[in-house]
Amino acid sequence: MKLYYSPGACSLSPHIVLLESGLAFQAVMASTKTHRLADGTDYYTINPKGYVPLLELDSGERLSEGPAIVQWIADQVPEKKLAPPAGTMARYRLVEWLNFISTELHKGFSPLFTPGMPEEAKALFRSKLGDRFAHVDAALAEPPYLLGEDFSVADAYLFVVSSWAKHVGVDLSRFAHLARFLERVGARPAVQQAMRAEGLIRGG
Ligand SMILES: N[C@@H](CCC(=O)N[C@@H](CS)C(=O)NCC(=O)O)C(=O)O
Repeated sequence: MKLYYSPGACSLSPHIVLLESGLAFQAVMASTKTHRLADGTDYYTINPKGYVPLLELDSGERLSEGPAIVQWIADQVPEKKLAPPAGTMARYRLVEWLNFISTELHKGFSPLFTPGMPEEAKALFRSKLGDRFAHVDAALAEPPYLLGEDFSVADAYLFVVSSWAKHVGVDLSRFAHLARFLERVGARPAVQQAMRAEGLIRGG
């Protein structure tokens, strides 16, 4: 199995989840800047959408879209409890979070990374993200993870998108519950390993 990723991008979420799962995989870098692999292959020939993440199964079948990829991985290893069983209310809570993180947080950050975006527009996106993170912070006031006691694939995704805030001037310092959550998730061995593999941290 292969995961196509770009360092520090949203593909870090399935990278973490693959390491949490214990499944064998190869991480293949597909830079979001050049859209080329290290050997020069045009990434659009692999994923016509041009973006990461993309998971290539051993059968050769390819799956895109982060929320779909992380659920597929979780469902291969139900004993790891990375996602609640399909059909349960808890599973819909997971999908609810994945959709929120994807559409309200992840895509709220995207304009802040867009070259040429006017400062006035960026200020509006930062303010909207602040509102959305306030919702996340309140949800983490008591439970250690988004779904309660168990770490899930939604926590990996939230960790990754939250890590972008400091690079684009989104101030999360007022969210104490979120800060503790990020510390907790950031200390997980799989998270450390994925970040080291992507060159985001050193040592260990
Ligand atoms: N809807 C996609 C969005 C993925 C996405 O936004 N990927 C970004 C990195 S975080 C990317 O590869 N951007 C480069 C590009 O769009 O060409 C998903 O949820 O997987």
